[in-house]
Amino acid sequence: MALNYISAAEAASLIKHGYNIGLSGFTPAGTAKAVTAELAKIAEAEHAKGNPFQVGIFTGASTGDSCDGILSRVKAIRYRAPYTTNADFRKAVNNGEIAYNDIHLSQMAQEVRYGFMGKVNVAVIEACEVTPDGKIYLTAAGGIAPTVCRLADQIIVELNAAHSKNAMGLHDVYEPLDPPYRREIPIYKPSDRIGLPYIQVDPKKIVGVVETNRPDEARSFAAADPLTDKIGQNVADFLAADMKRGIIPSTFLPLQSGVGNIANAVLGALGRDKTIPPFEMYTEVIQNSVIGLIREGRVKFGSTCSLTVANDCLNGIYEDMDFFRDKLVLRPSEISNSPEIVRRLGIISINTAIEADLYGNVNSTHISGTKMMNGIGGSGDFTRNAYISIFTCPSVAKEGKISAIVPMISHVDHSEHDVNIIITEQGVADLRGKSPKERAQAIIENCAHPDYKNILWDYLKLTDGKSQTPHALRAALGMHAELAKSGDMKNADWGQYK
Ligand code: 0RQ
Repeated sequence: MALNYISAAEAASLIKHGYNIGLSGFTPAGTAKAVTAELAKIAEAEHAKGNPFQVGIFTGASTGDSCDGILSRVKAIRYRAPYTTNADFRKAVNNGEIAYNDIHLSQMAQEVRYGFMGKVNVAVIEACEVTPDGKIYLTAAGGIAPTVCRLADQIIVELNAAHSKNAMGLHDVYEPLDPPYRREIPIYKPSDRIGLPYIQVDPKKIVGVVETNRPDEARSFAAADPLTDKIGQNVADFLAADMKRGIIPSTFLPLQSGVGNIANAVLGALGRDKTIPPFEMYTEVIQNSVIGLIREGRVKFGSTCSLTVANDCLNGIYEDMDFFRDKLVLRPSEISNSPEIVRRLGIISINTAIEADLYGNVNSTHISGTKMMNGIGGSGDFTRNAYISIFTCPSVAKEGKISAIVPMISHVDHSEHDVNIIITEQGVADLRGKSPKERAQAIIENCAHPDYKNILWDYLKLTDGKSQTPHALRAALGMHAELAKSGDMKNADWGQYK
């Protein structure tokens, strides 16, 4: 069957008001870009005529501006899941304009399959190659593409020349069966391949192929700074010490690390620390620093859902595919983030907190308890199942007016039962094997900023100091209340609660 080449505008016109669209990609890597940009024009025109036009968006993780940015600015998104990083999308969510469902990334594909979010009408999939017999070769990410391709009535392929055809073979496409037929996912080491290098679809479902040439919209990294470098060094020193003590085997264990500047700096520091042997990654995103470490032989293998790297770095990988082919694999998010595999392989997880409390509960998603930041991403998938779960963050935000260590977090993503280690630029709180009261001592002593230590010690004096988890409930969110009142948590006055 011959492929039907159409324009992005023609493809977008196949998407109707009320549809749910399933997108390829995971972070801006591998996300369809041309059709969503044209869809925004249709939405704008319909809105100008007084007609409703909104869609639901199902995807792997965040997307780029061509999707979440453009579509939220023209108010064309009714519903969306999961993680996102776009500032305009965030504004719209916190303005009550979008129903945003922030679920664990490993669960996205299966929840779509289980029917929790409604039907997938159209899948829009970025590819580096598509064949007339229905083989779709993905680009820089796995995401939920296999699932939305199978479930959608229609598939639009964005054949993007900005991704080299050398990407063919990077992917290991595997979709588990649903209960009661599901079996174990047979991955026993990060480099195991269990599926196909392409998604096989019924070619009749491919209603159009849109030829594009658009680079990924990955965010650039801030230059390393002393703060992120110090956090990175603290992580590296902690892991090296745990290995010396025999808690981590001398062969080391595979690492997962989240996105952002801190994650990039952590990996950089781990790479430099030669007391840590060359290691493997079993992770959801691979950023620039890891590609450098693979080239240097410090990272032996990277299993990931996406290559969330700057475009020059991505092109470098494509050009050097002979070198990278046996050192990288890209997987769908329900495999890269599978709790079963994380537990089996003994992954060391490293994710980012917005705030942590005295007992080890972590908020990764909400500012002051109510405003969505980005979402939980894969942090919960890994944290809950890790061999050692680590959270990093700077000890203060907003020029020191906000402490990341607070008596009680304003929103819970990761509970005290799952969080092993908290690391700031101040130091490391090892919560393993500790009771809540012992954890509070370790966290204040090692992680809180000096400006906030006494404030936190004084908070504890308001409690009975004896209960399993001592709190003074009226004061527990007092630092947040003070931030709302005066703009500076340092002004917290515990006197009013005595
Ligand atoms: O604000 O943007 O105005 O400067 O939050 O913080 O320190 O630049 O760090 O970019 O790594 O983001 C947790 C959001 C951190 C991110 C989060 C403000 C701060 C700044 C950003 P500005 P930084 P990052 C990976 C796995 C999800 C969990 C995870 C994230 C902005 O890492 O989304 O790791 N994580 N998932 O000033 C008010 C506080 C604050 C605060 C920071 N306590 N109160 N503002 N900020 N702490 C994702 C995937 O799975 C794909």
